Amino acid sequence: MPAYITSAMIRFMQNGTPQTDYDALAARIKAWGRALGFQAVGISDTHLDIAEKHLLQWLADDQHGAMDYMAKHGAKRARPAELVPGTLRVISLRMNYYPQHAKDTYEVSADGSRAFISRYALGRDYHKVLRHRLEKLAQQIRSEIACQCRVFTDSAPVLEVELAQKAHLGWRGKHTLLLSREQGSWFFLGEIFIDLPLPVDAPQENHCGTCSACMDICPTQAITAPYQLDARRCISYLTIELKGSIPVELRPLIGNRIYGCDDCQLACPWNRFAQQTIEPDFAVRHGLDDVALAELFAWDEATFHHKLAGSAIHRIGYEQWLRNIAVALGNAPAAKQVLTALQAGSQHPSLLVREHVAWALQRHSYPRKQAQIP
Ligand code: B12
Ligand code: SF4
Ligand code: SF4
Repeated sequence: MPAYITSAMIRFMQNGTPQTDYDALAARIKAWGRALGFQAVGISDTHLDIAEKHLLQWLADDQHGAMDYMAKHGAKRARPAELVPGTLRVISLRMNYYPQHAKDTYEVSADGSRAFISRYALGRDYHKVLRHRLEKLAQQIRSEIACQCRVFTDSAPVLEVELAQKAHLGWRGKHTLLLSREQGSWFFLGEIFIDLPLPVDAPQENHCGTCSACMDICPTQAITAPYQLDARRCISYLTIELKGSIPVELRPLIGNRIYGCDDCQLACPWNRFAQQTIEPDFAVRHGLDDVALAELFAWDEATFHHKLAGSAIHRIGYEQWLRNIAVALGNAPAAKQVLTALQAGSQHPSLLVREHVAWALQRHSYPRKQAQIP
């Protein structure tokens, strides 16, 4: 006897047989999802057996680095019905984020004195945007039929790419992200776990073929084999997830990327078909698409909190923000404003910041004593 009774069971007990036309309901859910701003909606079952093996191997190899939360929930991450008892289906949704009117990505990447921030983080924190929309959709479903549904996006222990792939939202690229022929990969994923036996969609065919552009371009060779990523080497991990000191040997490879990295997506030929977002929330804020490293490094803590409140970047905190900019300044051409900014930072109260500033000054051939290596 299970410890839970799902709403599907209650309906069955009340009516003897389920009366609902689930095909029609699935079609309505997809239409509601699109009306709420999602570009695609699909449905899958909850079986992730092969993915679970890969996930456990990835964890056993320590490829998650310091992301302890990845190991915390064990196999639950790959077992939706254990995470939320009663779950029969997962509704996956994707939403485009590439902002309109952002400064040309290649120009910013190529100018070492300017900051490169991943396209997904130039506007409002997507967790808030997606969660709000998913909740709206869940409410709409509940108002139509008695059911239990729970929404997730990114932060929860869910294998989102794998579920979205099963739900026909795209295929997993060799860089490990999901992509589609119509929209490339510049989108976020979210899910609704539901206890209704909705009809499932068929997975899409993989269209990577012999291409390996994402693997070839990766500055740190973090994509160790097709579909496998060693997070410890990924610049996204180093600048966002890693809290302490960035490994010295990887710092020069980070270039001017101060928050996340988009190189594997920029190299992908399918992103030629990507469409920009129409969400005002993802529009660029505070000129973050085109700003000098030295200018950002000069922000005091109050400015950091003021300008980045509501942005995903805010989550890393001021100290880590300065750490990242210090590394980028170390990789920047040795202009006067770069050196002046670094010299000002060499007195910073945080040991973490001072250590990265000292490394940066050394890169610009500052004598060890003057660079004040801690
Ligand atoms: C942890 C995490 C990271 C980590 C690790 C990424 C990774 N690939 O594992 C770091 C910090 C590096 C990261 C970076 C980024 N992330 Co991230 N991340 C996540 C998170 C929270 C979990 C991913 C996960 O479970 N990883 C564990 C690994 C084992 O799982 P997996 O990637 O699914 O691995 C599968 C395959 O590799 C395969 N596999 C493994 N071994 C083998 C071996 C063989 C032989 C084969 C065939 C397959 C195979 O099976 C595995 C299990 O399914 C998800 C959200 C979520 N809850 O799912 C977002 C998520 C994947 N990230 C996202 C984004 C946008 C990014 C960045 C682009 C951000 C940026 N611009 O900096 C980068 C991209 C880097 C990259 N190339 O992946 C989006 C991706 C959207 C999309 N289009 O797919 C997600 C879905 C968040 C969201 N809700 O939108 N991320
Ligand atoms: S995000 Fe950057 S560092 Fe990470 S895998 Fe892609 S190209 Fe490599
Ligand atoms: S760059 Fe090539 S290999 Fe990588 S995801 Fe895109 S199509 Fe696939």
